[in-house]
Amino acid sequence: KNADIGLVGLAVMGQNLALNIADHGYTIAVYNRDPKKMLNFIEECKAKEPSHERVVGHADLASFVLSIKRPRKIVLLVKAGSATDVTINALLPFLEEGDIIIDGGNALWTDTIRREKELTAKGIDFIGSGVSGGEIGARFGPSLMPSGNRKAWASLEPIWRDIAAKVDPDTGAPIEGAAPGKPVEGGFACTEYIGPDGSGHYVKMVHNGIEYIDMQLICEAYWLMKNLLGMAADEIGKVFAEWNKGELSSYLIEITADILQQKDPVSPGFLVDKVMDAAGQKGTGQWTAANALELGAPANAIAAAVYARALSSVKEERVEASKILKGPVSKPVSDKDKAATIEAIKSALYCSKICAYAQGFQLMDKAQVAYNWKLNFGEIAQIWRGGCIIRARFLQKITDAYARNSRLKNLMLDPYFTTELNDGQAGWRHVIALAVSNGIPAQGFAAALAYYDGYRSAVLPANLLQAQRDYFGAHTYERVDQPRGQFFHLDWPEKNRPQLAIE
Ligand code: 2AM
Repeated sequence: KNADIGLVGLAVMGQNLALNIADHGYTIAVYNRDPKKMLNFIEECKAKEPSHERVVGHADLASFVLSIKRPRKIVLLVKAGSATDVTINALLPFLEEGDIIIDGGNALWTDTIRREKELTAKGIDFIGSGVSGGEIGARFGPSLMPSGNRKAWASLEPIWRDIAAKVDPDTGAPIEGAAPGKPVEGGFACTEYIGPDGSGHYVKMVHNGIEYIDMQLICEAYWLMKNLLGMAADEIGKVFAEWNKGELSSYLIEITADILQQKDPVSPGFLVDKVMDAAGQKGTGQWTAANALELGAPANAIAAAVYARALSSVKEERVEASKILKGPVSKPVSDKDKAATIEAIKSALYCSKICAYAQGFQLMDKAQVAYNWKLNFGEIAQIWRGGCIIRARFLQKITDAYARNSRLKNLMLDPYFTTELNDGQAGWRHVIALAVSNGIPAQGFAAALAYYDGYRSAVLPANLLQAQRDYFGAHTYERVDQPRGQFFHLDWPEKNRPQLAIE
C-alpha cells in the first residue's frame, strides 16, 4: 500500500505521463487492460529508465487499486468515450469513499460533467484534466487543465505542478533542461485549477480548436509563398525559421521550418511535397466549432479550419473537379515584389492569428455564462505558454493583455493587439486580394478578416435582415431611434407575403 498514485492505460501518453510522475519522486502503480502492454512497459523501464523502481506494474485491478495510498488518486489515460466508462465501472468495486479518479483523456466535456455527477453520487471524487503536449509533453512537461472537485484538486495539485511544463513566470520562455531522470524544477508550472465539472476538458477542447486554425493559417502562408512566389519547400522553411525569431515564435512555426526543409528519405526532393494532401482529424476541432454554433459565438475562423480539413479530405473529388471548374488566369508576383509579399504574408498570418485567439477566448466567455463557470482567462493564457502544441511567445502577449484588464471583452481591444492589427492590416488585405485574384484558397485568412471587419463595424446590414424576418414571420424589430428592448412590427404590403388564409 505504498504507491502515491495509480495510472490506467499504457498507450504512449499513459507510459510517458507515468514516467514523468516517477521522475519527480513519486511511486506509481500502473495497469493496462491488456497485461502484455504493462509487462513490456515495465521491461523497457528496467532497461532504460533511472526511475524504474518507482513504476510498479499490476496485472489485476484489485491488487492495482489496493497498492495505492488512500485517498487513492487514479489517473485514466484510456481512449476517450465508452472505454472511459468501461474502465471507471471496472474500478468502482475496489474504490472507497473519497478516492479520486482523474480522467486525463480527451473526453468530451459533457461526458466529464456526467461522470462527475455519477461518481460524486457514489462518494468518489472526479477530476477531468485536459492534457496537452503530445507524447513529448506528457514525458517532459505537458500543459494541464484540471477541473472538478476542489478538495480532490488540492490533493492532486502537488503532483500536477511537479509534472507540468515550466516556463519563466515573467516572460513565458521555456525553462530548458528536461531529460529522462532529470526533472525540471522551478519556474511557473503550466497548470491551474480551471473550474467545476467539465470546464477543464472544455478549455482543452478550445485549445485544440485554436490549434486547428493556428495550423491552417501556417499552411495558407506556406501555400501562398509556394503558389504566388514559386518558392521551393526549403526556401519557405527558411522564411519560417526567420519568423520563429520574432513575434510569431512558436512551437508550430518551429516544427514547420523543420518539416519544410526535410528531404524525402526515399526519393529526391522534399518530403512535404510527397505527403498526401488529405487531412485527418480526431474531432476536437469539430466539437469546438459545433459548440460555437450552439452558443452563437462567432468563431468563424476556427470553423473555417475544420471545413478546410474536410475539403482537403475529398482528394479524388478535387482531382476530378480541377479538370472541370476553371479559376482565374494567375498573375505571378514579380521578383521585385517578392520580399514585400513575404512581409505581407507574415502580416496576414499574425493578424489572422490574433483574430483566431480572440474567437477562442470569446467562445470560452460565452461558455462560462452558459455552463455556469468562472473562467480565469489570464490563467488559461499562462498555462498555455508552455507544454502544449499552441505554446508561443504570443501567449505571453495574451497573458499581459489579461493582466492589464482581466475583464477584457475581446483580445483585439487590448492596446497591443489593436496596434498590431492596425499595422498589419494593409498587408493582410493585400495578401487576401492576391489569393482571390489568383484563385488560391485562403479561407482561414479570409474568415479572420471577415471577423475583424465585422467586429469593428458599428453598423451592419442586419437592419435589412431584421426587416426580412419581420416581413415573412412577424418576428419584430427594434428601431435605431428608440431604446433597445422595444419591439415593433409593420403590417407589410400584402403582395409578397405568404397566402396564409384559405380562400
Ligand atoms: P489496451 O492496451 O488493452 O487496448 C489507449 O487506447 C488505451 O485505452 C489503452 O491502454 C487501451 O487498452 C485502452 N482501452 C481502449 N479501449 C478500451 C476499453 N474498451 N476498455 C478498457 N480500456 C480500453
